[in-house]
Amino acid sequence: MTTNRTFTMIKPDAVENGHIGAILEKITAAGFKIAAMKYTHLSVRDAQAFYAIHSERPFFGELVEFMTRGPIVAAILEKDNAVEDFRALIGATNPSEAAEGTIRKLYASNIAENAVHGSDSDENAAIEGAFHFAAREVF
Ligand code: RTP
Ligand code: MG
Repeated sequence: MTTNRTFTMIKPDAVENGHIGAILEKITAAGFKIAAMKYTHLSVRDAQAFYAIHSERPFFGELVEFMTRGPIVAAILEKDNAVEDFRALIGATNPSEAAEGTIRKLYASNIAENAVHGSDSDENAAIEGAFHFAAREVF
């Protein structure tokens, strides 16, 4: 079953580089509606829990350090086929492999500092959204 929601974060690099507005414009222009949104700062414990699936990967320490070094924008987005369409909109993990016009091609620096997160399944979209938002914050 597919749901119509996904979860995203505008990561610290894109916030530092002043790309919040441009990225939100790309997201809404692509037809996504904002169901929930906040400007927040992950603690080390938050980032370790959020990315627990990567805890054995060699880049885990670097990933946690990066994701906690400054504020992020977290959001739940709504659109038909949200997870797949949003992954297409952001492009490949490594911006040098991302398609022209994708958010990572436009705004990411490298494979580690890649501007945005997008959930990779409906199940993870629901888990990740609930990680960041209480039910009363989702519209
Ligand atoms: P995300 O979960 O953030 O949407 O990214 P993704 O699915 O495209 O990539 P994933 O494999 O889930 O990796 C999660 C994040 O870890 C960082 N990373 N660094 N140094 C490296 O080789 C490396 N590989 C991945 C990136 O921030 C990536 O988005
Ligand atoms: Mg991922």
